[in-house]
Amino acid sequence: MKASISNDAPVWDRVWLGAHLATLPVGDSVNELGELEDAALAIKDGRIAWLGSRQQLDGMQWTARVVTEAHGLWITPGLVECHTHLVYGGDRSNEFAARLRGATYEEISRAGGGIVSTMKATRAASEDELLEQSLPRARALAAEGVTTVEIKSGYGLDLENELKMLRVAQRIGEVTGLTIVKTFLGAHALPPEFAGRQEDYVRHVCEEMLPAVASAKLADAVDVFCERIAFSQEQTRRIFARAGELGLPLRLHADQLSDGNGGEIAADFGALSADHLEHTSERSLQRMAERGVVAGLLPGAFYYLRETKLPPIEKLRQLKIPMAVSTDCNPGTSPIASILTAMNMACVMFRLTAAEALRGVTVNAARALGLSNDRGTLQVGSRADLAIWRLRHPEQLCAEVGVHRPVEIVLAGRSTTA
Ligand code: DI6
Ligand code: FE
Repeated sequence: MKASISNDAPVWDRVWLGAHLATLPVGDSVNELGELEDAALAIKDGRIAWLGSRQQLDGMQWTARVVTEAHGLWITPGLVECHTHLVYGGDRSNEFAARLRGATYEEISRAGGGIVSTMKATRAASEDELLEQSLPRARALAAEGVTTVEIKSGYGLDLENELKMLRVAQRIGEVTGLTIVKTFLGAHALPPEFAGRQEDYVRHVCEEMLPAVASAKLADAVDVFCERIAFSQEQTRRIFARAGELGLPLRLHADQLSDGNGGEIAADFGALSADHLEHTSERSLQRMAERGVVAGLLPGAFYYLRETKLPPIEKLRQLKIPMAVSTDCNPGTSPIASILTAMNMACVMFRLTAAEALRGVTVNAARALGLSNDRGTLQVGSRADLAIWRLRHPEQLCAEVGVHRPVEIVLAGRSTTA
């Protein structure tokens, strides 16, 4: 019977007609945006229900509660920011001034500034104050089309304050509707009360903090700052082993200021990503390639520290290691809450192609968060997190700084005003 055809026709919540899509397909074709011009995209129940050419859709029967003529707007996946420390108290503009006078990050950090000074301001803030101070940074990212944000702890450095930071991260998600991925970074720096007792602190992280954070279900992953001025390779391995026992995925601050075999450690433990990588050895990169560890590139920290050693981009390409791009938004080495700026920096300073930078903040960033197939790509079944832009081509997002904002942002199918 004819009527049964229309009964089977899909009923969508919303459909866009005449849009251009950058689908950012999953896979290792590094220069692929997955462009689909004059296309249509439909969503239902917070997920992508259909996408294809407009012509194809014209031959189908369907209905939708809302039909939007897109007139050539571009739809990309909502952007994924996979490495931030955006929950913190205070600011470090004074250190910025000291660095302009010639002090190095390591000198400032050894003299009691750096992470420990942010720790003091973070501990002093109440949960509500910390939320109030951190929200503008999350909102700045959201205004640029970011729909998923990773946020690390690591400025509390005791159980109570690390939990406070993670609760603030969670509340940012509740207040903004963004998806927040929470990472426990208790091993970020040595808190002053453990001065001269680094081993005791590592034991405390493993035996007290990690189990408590895991049982409070406040962390989706665990990170360690593996560096001369932070935690040793051996300590990093111990913390990773404990986190693994607790079933928590891993990521690592690896080889930022010196080669500490960070890439290799991340690979040995099957970490989701190893981030920074300026000083990573070829052997570490080989291991990362074997284990499928994502390389997290953080050009904001490179820029802010006036780093001169570039991460090994050509080698990452050769080894087909997926590259993610992120702001590293933090008060000391990258006070930058603009993912579009980070994309431009990745292109200009690291010489990524625009397509690599775009994949770096979508499909590859989602993979770095363990969210492949659900975020960072336009495909049927993925969550309907969308950024909609008035552009001639998405490459403009990398090429032109401070110009573009999405005209509409969709979070799990719900439209928000950009
Ligand atoms: N690497 C960094 O660049 C930041 N943390 C880290 O592990 C620095 C954080 C800060 O200086 O506050
Ligand atoms: Fe970082």
